[in-house]
Amino acid sequence: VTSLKETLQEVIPAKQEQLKKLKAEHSQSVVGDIKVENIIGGMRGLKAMLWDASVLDPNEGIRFHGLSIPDCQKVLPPAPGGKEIIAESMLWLLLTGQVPSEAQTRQLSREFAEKGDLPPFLEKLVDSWAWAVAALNHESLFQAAYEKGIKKSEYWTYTLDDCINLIARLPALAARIYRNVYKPGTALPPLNKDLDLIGNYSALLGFGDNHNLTEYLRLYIALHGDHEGGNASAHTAHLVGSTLSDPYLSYSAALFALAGPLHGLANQEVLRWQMAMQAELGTEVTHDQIKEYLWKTLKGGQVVPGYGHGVLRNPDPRFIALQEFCDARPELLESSMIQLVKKTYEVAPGVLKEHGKTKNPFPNVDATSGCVLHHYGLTEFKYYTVIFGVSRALGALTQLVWARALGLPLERPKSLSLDAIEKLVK
Ligand code: NMX
Ligand code: MLT
Repeated sequence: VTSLKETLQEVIPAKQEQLKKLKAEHSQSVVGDIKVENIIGGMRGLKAMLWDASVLDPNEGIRFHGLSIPDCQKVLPPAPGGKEIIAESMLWLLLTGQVPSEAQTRQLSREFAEKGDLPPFLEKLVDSWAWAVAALNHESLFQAAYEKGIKKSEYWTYTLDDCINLIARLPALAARIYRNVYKPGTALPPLNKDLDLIGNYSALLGFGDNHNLTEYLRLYIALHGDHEGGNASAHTAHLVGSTLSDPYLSYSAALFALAGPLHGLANQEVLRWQMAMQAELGTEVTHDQIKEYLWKTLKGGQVVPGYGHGVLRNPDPRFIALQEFCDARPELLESSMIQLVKKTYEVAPGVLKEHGKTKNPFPNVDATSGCVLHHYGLTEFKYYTVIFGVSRALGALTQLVWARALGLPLERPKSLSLDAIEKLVK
C-alpha cells in the first residue's frame, strides 16, 4: 500500500512546477482591485491567499480539490462498518488531491492510533506561556457578558476590561514561567504598587536590583509593542478576535505565531548564531572572517537571523534605537558580543546584497535585542520570545479594543486555488 507520505512525495513536484510557472509568467498580472470596503471589511472578497485544497463557490458551496460533498460521499472510503466520510479519507484528499483506497485509509487510521498517546512533556503544559494566557480566559469578562447577551455597542468595554487585566497579569505570568523553568523553588515577590509594569516584571524575574536590565526591558518592551497589523502575531490576534473569541484566547493564538523563527523567535536565533560565530572565530574577529561566516550560513541554506523584513527596506529604526542604547553605555560598548553585533551590521548588508535574494539586506530589531539581554544577565535565551510576547500584547490588544469599538467584521479574505489563479490570468 502506498503511504500518505509516499503519495505526497509523488504529487508535490507537479504542484511546485505549477507554482513556478505561474510565478515566472504571471507575477505581474492584475487579478483585482483593492477597495476601501476590503480594508475596513475584514478583507472580505479580497483575493489575497493561495489555498489549494478547497475552493468555496458562493452559490455552490465547497469543493475539495474539485469534489463536491456528494462526490466525496460517493468516493471517499468510510470506516469499517460505517457509511460516513471519515477524517482520514478527507485528510488524504485534502493533502494529496487524490481519493485514497480503502487500504490506504486503514493504514492512516492505524498510524493515528499508534501515534495518538499523549507524551509526558504535556504534563508540563501548565508552564507553557501561550497556554497559560489562554487559560486565563476562564475569567473573561467579555465572554461572560456575551453569554448573558450584551449589545454590540458594548463589546468594546468588556474587551477593554479583559485587555487591561491581561496586560496587568502578563508580568507575573511570564515571570512565573521563567522561575519555574530556570529558578525552580523561588517564589515570586509581591507586586510593588509604586513600580511601573516592567519595573515589576524585572523584579518578578529576580532582576529588581539590576537597573540596567530593567531600563533595557522598559525600552525593549515599549519598542516591540506594535508594528502595524500585518505582522504574524498581531494579525493572528486580530483574526482570532474577529470571531469574537475573547482577548485571552485571541492573544494566546498570537503568541504561537510569535514563536516562529521567522518572527519573534529570531531574537533567540540571532544570539545562538552570534554565539556560534564567536565560538568558532573567537572574540577578536575581523570583518573578513564575519563575511566568510555569513557566506557559510547562506550556503548552508539558512537565513541570516535578524536581517531582512516583510515590509522594511532600510535598517529597522528599532534596531537603531537599541544600538543607540548600547552606544550610550560603556559596559555595553566593551562587550565582545555587542561589538560582534555591530561588526556584523557593518558587513552583512553587503553580503546579503551580493547573495541577491532578500529584498531587505538590513538588520531588523532582532539583530541586537537578545544580545543586550544576555549581556545584562538574562542569559536564558530560550526565554526571549516570551519577553517579546509581553510586549506585543500592547499593540495586539489595542487593536482588539478598536476592532470591537468600530464593530469590525469577521475577517474572511477570499482564497484561490492554483487552477483558479491560472484561469484569472489567462
Ligand atoms: N537571510 C537569507 N535569506 C533571506 C533573508 C535573510 N536574512 N531574508 C530573506 N531571505 C530570502 C528569503 O528566504 C527568500 O528566499 P526564497 O526566495 O528562497 O524563499 C528571499 O530572500 C526573498 O525574501 P523577502 O521577500 O526578502 O523576505 P520575506 O518578506 O519573505 O521574509 C523575513 C521576511 C523577516 C521572514 C526574512 O527576511 C527572514 O527570514 N529573515 C531572517 C529571520 C528574521 O530575522 N526574522 C525576524 C523578523 C522580525 N521580527 O521580529 O519578527
Ligand atoms: C514585528 O515587529 O512584528 C516584525 O518586525 C515583523 C513584521 O513587522 O512583519
